[in-house]
Amino acid sequence: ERSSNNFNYGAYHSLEAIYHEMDNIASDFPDLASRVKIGHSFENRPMYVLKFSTEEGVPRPAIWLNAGIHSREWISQATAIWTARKIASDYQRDPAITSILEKMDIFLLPVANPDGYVYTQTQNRLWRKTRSLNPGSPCFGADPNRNWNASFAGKGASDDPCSEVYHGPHANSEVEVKSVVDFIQKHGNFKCFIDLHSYSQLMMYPYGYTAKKAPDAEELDKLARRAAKALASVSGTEYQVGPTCTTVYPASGSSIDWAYDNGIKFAFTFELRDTGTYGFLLPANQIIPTAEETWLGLKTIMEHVRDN
Ligand code: ING
Ligand code: ZN
Repeated sequence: ERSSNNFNYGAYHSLEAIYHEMDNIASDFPDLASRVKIGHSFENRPMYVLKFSTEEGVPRPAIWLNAGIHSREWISQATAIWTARKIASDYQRDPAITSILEKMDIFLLPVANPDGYVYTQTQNRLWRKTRSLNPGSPCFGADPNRNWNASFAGKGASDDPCSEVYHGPHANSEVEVKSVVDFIQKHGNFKCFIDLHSYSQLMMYPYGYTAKKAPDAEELDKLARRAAKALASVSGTEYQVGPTCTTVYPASGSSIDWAYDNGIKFAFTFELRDTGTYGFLLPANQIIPTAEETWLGLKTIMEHVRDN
């Protein structure tokens, strides 16, 4: 029934292969999934999202699943493309995802930093940032998770272009960030934003830019704890839960703080496997186990969003 599916979900892939698989998912499930170009990177690579929608016409409230904003965190992009195939193949089989998709659309961006991803595969496996030029500096790129318009250039970001957490010259200076911001604002009805990173096994919610409690902290904490419990039920992987600022470190200009401050209440960052044994270099044989458990965490959150 489905077109030839050679994609090995238990391996890491090139950008081209991921983009091709997104296309295959769209052709395998034409009534559910489509590949949409939302912009391009600094080096002019396309930025593609998979849109999952069971109804043409009036846009529904929506969920944004973001991955690969930091290029070296390969388990993030790999989990995202697995999740895309899972959403498509479980629709009308799993009542949970079916009911979510009968009320909401899901947009999934598996490679939010395509230039960085290519660079990690060809030049420097541990590259984190974008690959934009910094005039007057020998160093490239800005941290795309310090570049959002949420207490931009505040705590936990650097104004040194050579820093791993360089915030960039101004908010949204990175075209990869701007493309997502423009898309979400134009759509206007996102209820949930989840950003997948690695590593450390954490589930976090706003804020990163301040240690002050977010107005919805209690609800977000309760929900994240339920999601972490569901995740752990698969193979015992334990996640810590809390607000970014006090759970890892202060960090301004992050995607989920921007989402939250712009009315997207259900804003979470997952830091996927592991806790440091392999770190960013998570072996490929952990991709499917990681994606399987993460899926239960994601579903727990999306079901709550559906009902609230
Ligand atoms: N960690 C995140 C980072 O961008 C984070 C932590 C999460 C900061 C959410 C701000 C908001 O530094 C990794 N591993 O990138
Ligand atoms: Zn990251």
